[in-house]
Amino acid sequence: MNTPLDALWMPFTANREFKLAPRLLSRAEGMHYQTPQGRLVLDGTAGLWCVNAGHARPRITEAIARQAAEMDYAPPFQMGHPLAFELARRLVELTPEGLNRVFFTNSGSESVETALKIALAYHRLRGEAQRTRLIGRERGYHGVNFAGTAVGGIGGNRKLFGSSVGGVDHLRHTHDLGRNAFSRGQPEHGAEFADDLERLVALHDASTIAAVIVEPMAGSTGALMAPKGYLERLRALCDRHGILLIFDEVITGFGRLGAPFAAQHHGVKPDLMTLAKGLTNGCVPMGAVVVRQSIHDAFMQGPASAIELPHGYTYSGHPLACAAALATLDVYAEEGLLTRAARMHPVLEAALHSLRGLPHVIDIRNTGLVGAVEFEPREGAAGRRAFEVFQACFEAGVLVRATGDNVALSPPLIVSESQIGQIVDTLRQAILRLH
Ligand code: PXG
Repeated sequence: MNTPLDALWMPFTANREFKLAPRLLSRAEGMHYQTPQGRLVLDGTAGLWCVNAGHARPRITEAIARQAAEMDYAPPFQMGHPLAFELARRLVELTPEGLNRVFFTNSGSESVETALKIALAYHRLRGEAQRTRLIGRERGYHGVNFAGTAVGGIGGNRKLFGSSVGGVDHLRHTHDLGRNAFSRGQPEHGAEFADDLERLVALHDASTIAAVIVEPMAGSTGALMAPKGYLERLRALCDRHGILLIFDEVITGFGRLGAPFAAQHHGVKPDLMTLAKGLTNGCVPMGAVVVRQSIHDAFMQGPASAIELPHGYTYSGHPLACAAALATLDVYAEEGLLTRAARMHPVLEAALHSLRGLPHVIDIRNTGLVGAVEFEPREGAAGRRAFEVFQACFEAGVLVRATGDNVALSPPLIVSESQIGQIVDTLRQAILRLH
């Protein structure tokens, strides 16, 4: 028999379990969601790491409505509209110096595909067409399109689909509970995990490697901070071997760690960065790839009538997305949100680490406005403890995110001290009920 929920095949969801006991959200404002029954749910995850300025900000929603009435759509190929150029200009005021050319997409996944294609084409244009290998990292997440799936390092996301993108390898991940459990901010140990790139260089030869893509902080697999010195070392090794370094800042971009981008937070500059999520405060789908000018300039050769990069989307730089992003950047600037996570870091840190010692808790970690609690897997039921905590928190009016045996927190950057207290108290009660 069909139920009213059957027609929708939900993404990354246990469809059958969900449809037996649906969790629905139907309104949102500021720090809160509302269920269809009118129950308030405090948003501890900024939607899905994207609603950095909080929900339904009038400045943003009004900008979208105005733009929809003024011009709904304009073709982005061989045509343009003013807002896309303005947004690119505004964005490069925020990005690290030298990363000042912007290509628009509609999601993080598309940003990843775009960045990887630019990396391959760049080497080819410079006479190094043999550089085709792409290096990701275990426990990395780079979206769900083909190349992003391939460089991703979550087995469960890959095995159903075979390996249709060849020439991919992975660095080992940096999560080292033996040495780094209960770290505050960046873990002390593990800079040497970056040397794993030397192993891959020895195996494949540097001349075959186009790019390394990593998240400066691995978000999806449970908020794994880069160990101190790790990103610096990876940068140096990429330089030594002529390999492009891509930071996937889909989650870390737009203030999550306490600076506009993780590149600035860590003082390490990638060659390309992928963005999405917080770019429009989650209101309209949009992503972007920001590249070093010299990479862009390598394409600007030959006759000016030639299309330099045969790549793009019908909705690249969509007017509604541009309007949303420009208004979002205004809100971020006016409220100092892109650096607020640095000020809130100690508040979240103190609150979250107060959960240390609770049953089943084997790690707590935090940086900026990101935190995670990791549970000992229940025998024969890995991931269930985190899922049960997520469910209990939702019932108690707080949205957190379960991933593997971790619960991750990433509240909107407007979160107050008392709301952090509410999130952590709710977590505590949920953890105390675990078996
Ligand atoms: N790169 C990174 C680093 C991401 O976190 C993507 C790419 C893909 O973005 P799109 O917009 O195509 O979904 C992401 C997405 C989680 C979670 O539970 C995180 C994401 C998506 C779904 C769940 O942490 N990030």
